[in-house]
Amino acid sequence: MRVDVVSIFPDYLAPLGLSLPGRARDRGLLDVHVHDLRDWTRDRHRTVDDTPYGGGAGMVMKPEPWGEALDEVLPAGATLLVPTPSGVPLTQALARDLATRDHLVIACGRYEGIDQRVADHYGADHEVLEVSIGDYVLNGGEVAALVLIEAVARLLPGFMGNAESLTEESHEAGLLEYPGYTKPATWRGLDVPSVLLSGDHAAIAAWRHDQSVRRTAARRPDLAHPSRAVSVEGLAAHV
Ligand code: 6GU
Repeated sequence: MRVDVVSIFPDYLAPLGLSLPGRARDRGLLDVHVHDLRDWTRDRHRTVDDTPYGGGAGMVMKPEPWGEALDEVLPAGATLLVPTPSGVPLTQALARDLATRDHLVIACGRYEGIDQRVADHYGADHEVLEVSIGDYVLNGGEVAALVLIEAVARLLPGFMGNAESLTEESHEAGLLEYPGYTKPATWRGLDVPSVLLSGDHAAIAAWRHDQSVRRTAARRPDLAHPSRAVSVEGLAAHV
């Protein structure tokens, strides 16, 4: 998979050379390129934003630099991702879907976002997804781009050694993962649940499933209603 990231703060993307995405790159699974949006400005001040039509607070990113950049960086067949708190939620299902793509281009906006015509224009002949990583507000899309890339990179075919470690973890079964324990069997007066020491694999599996269900009900009751989630197929209609 190739990933191109366009940002006015390319230094924010430096962690892409480290750890998990770096491992995917070392294995030849991931090829990441970071670009500075200002390289596609034409004025002396390298302007990327302006005041919003209709008034209001903050600045909106101008469409022209994005058009110049994406005409060059977004080829036919590539998927354009635009991180924004008003996007569709990033879920494990969406990460899995994105992991099947050959080429992702991530357009990181700052301020109050990118002029909507950029997504609308490229949406005519590309798949364009405006994606949110959660219900809180960040200053820009760069950290969200790191999250997206890490969530996708670890799902690339050939990345993980142990396929089970993927399918058993949180969100892969619509449930949160059960708690984990390792040696020693007693630590500061706290014992590992005895079933895990029993050697009874069916009882262990049943206990773990029960823990997952309880955790999910307590921490994420919304996950008990997956029918409310936006389907990947339905996303195109939102652009
Ligand atoms: Cl993708 N971008 C920004 N700026 N804030 C966010 C977000 C994205 N997801 C949640 N908050």
